Parts: sequence; structure tokens; C-alpha cells
Amino acid sequence: MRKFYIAFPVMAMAAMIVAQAASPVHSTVLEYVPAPGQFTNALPEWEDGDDAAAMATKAYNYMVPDESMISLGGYGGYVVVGFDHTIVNVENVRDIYLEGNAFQADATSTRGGSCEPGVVLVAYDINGNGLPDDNEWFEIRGSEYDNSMLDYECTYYRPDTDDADIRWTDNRGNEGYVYKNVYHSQPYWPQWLLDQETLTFRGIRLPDNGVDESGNGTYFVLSQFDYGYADNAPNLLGGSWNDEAKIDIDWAIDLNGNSVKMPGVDFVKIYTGVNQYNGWLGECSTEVCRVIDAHVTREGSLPVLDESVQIDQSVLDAFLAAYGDGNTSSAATINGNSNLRVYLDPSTGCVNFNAPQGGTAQVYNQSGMLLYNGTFGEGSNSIDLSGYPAGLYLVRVSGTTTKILKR
Ligand SMILES: [Ca+2]
Ligand SMILES: [Ca+2]
Ligand SMILES: [Ca+2]
Ligand SMILES: [Ca+2]
Repeated sequence: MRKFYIAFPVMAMAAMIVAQAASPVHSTVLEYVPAPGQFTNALPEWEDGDDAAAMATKAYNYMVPDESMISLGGYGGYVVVGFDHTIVNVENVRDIYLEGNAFQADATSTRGGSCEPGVVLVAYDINGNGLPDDNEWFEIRGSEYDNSMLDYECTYYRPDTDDADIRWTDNRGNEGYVYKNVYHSQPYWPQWLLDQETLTFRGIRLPDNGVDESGNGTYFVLSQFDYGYADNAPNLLGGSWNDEAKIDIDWAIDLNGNSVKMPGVDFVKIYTGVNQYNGWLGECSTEVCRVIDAHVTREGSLPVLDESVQIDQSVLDAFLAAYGDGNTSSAATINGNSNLRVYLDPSTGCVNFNAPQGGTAQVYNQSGMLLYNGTFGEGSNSIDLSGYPAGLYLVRVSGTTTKILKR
């Protein structure tokens, strides 16, 4: 009898493991915050009473079971998805397949048609808490990084009525509108965020990619960028997953723009990267369908994960040594171009660095105001930020800038 009781749970567990085999497709939507747009409240549909959590669940249901799509609205609107396993960074291979609704138009000589590039960030769950923490995100450096506005910020203002155009301003002195159009009559402001007077999104702003090829506003072509974005290339090429719709985890960079070797990815964030209004087409808005681990043995609507792909332990060790433990609270970053490491010691409020030779250092606040300017000698140095309020600071040491987050 005893043997029976021991054997039974073992069998049950085996059955459970089969049922829970990892899926290459994202298993959850952690956050869905679209910017205002003509598909906001429609993809997915907002219904009376839906709050942020309900909308995240709807976003997941649209993307995965329905194999449909969600829209992120205008510039900055975003979605954060998670997986039931870590997507492995395989050397020299694109690792994550991003389904969107981009297509190539026939009537243009341009490479493009409807491409609405979304910027991609990836996170590895360094502290293992099952959530993407702020310091765990790294941006995928796409082909347009050098042509982009970095540290961009765009604020939308809640309209007085559902029919009013929605005004925005940015931190470069620009302003504009997300215009209401005749094709989409629902409110464009996320209805579960009506208690917010403004919505502010931060990131990089990609260059405009829409061109009115007709010259009279009747035919717009949204061109495709070379690589590194969501909703930027057709999903399929010759019936197979298009490599141009995939990203390589090796394109990840830190806040200095330096390359980061990540062992893998647990979370993906995508936001609309272009802030452009294209006439009757409306605002550029990234659409996202499924986010998929590209290491599969079978593509299609029921892709199968290639379980033989495993994390490179030496890459993981090096990554955790650089970004784990004490660094998790100080947002330290590593300059990949030299051995210079500039980091905040949270206990003293001092920024420390070890310099191979003397030079000059500056500290700026987030608005670009110079707070400190001085010289330093070879060896270990320290700049005291303890008197400054919490926030983001740019510390420039011999011409290399490090972002320091003071909590
Ligand atoms: Ca890779
Ligand atoms: Ca985490
Ligand atoms: Ca769109
Ligand atoms: Ca699109």
C-alpha cells in the first residue's frame, strides 16, 4: 500500500510537467499603457469598468489566444510581456521574433509601406523576483540609434471632451496633436486612465519614417528601418518567420550606449518609437501581436520550443558579476570601451570611479544643468552627490557619460 501512495504523486507530477512544458510565446502581459491614438480603447477594446489590470489581461488575450494584435497608440505607448522561461541569447543568432502588422506596399519603390517601428527593451530577472525591475532593463540598439533623439520625453494632455484632438508637448520645444479622425470614433485617451490629467512617456525618439509620396496627402509610405524594431518588417518571408522581424539579444546596450552581453531575456518591453502624424493615416502607432522565443523546432501558429538551447553559464556568471548584487540598488553601469566604472555608493551618496589617468569630471542634472565641474587625479576618486535630491544625474568622466540614479 505504501508503495502505491509513493508512486501516485510521482506519476501526477510527471503529468504536470508535460502540461506545463515551456511555451515559446509570451505567457503574460505585465503592463499595457498605450498612448492616445486612433486604435486606443479599440485594440484591445475598453469596456465600462475595465481597469489597468483588466486591460492587461485583454491585451494578452488579443495577442496570444486570439493571435490578433494590440495597438500601442502614439509615441511612447508601451506593453511589457513576460515568459515562462528565459529566452537564451544564442551567439550570432537573432533570438526574439516580434509579430506585428507591418507590410511592404506594392506601389512604391521604397522599402516599406506600413512600418511603424517600436523600440524594444529586454530584461533578465537578475534578482529573481519574477518582475522586471528598473535596473534590469537594457535597450536593443536598432539601426536608427545614432539618428534618434535620446532622453526624449513626450507629454499628452487629457482632452476636455472625447471629440477633441489630443495635444502633446515634448522636451525639445515641439508640440502637436493626435487628431481625431472619421474612421475611429471611440475616445482616444485610455479610458482606464481618465484620472490622469497628463500622460508622460520617456525613451528615445526614432526619426520620422513617413513620406507623402503623392505630394497631396493621398498616399503615405512608412519606410522600414534596417533592424532592431517591432512592427517594422513583414512577419513572414517565403512562408517562414522573417529574420527582419527578429532581434538579437546581443544588440542590447546599457544607459551609456555600450554593448551588454546578456545571458538571456525574461521580459520584453516595446514602445512606439516614432512621433509622427501621417495625414489621413493618423499617428504612427506600433502594433504588437505575439512575442516569441525564436529558438524553436517548429514555427507557425503552434511553435515548439527547442529545449536543447541552454544558457551559456560563463556569460551568465559575467553578467551577474557586472550587474547583480550591490549594483541592483545603485544603477551602476559599465563602460564597455574602457575599464572605467562609475557607480553610486548608496550608503555615502558619492559617485566613485577608478581612473587610469587624471582628467576632468562634470555632473549634470536631468535637465542638462551643470552642477559640478572639476579635475581629478589618477586612481580612486569620488564626487559627493549626497547634497542633491533623488533623481537621475549624468556624470561625465573624461568625456564618458554615465547615468546615475540616486534614490
Ligand atoms: Ca543572439
Ligand atoms: Ca527582477
Ligand atoms: Ca498602427
Ligand atoms: Ca502597424
